[in-house]
Amino acid sequence: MTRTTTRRAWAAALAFGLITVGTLARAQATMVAGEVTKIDKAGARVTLKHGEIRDLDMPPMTMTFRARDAKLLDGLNVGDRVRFAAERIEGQYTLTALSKAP
Ligand SMILES: [Cu+2]
Repeated sequence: MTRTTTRRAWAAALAFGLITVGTLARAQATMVAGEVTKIDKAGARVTLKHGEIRDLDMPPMTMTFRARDAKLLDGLNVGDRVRFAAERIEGQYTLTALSKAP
């Protein structure tokens, strides 16, 4: 390996590392705590009592979200405590990630 190649490899590794860390930090920051109050599997919708969502400038409330993928609602039951991420997509509050709270 030449010196230049080595330097390039390091630069690539560093850039990749920074992107990974940035993505993780962002993913963590956007996860919000919620509790399932209603599930509409057929309509891919779920109603959550959620905490503050800073990214959406939204105070705590109970509201219905569209699930980006109905699979996100698999195995979910009313009363489950969850962590989720939501975005405004095409004017609709959309659930982009969801996992049961530990
Ligand atoms: Cu809300």
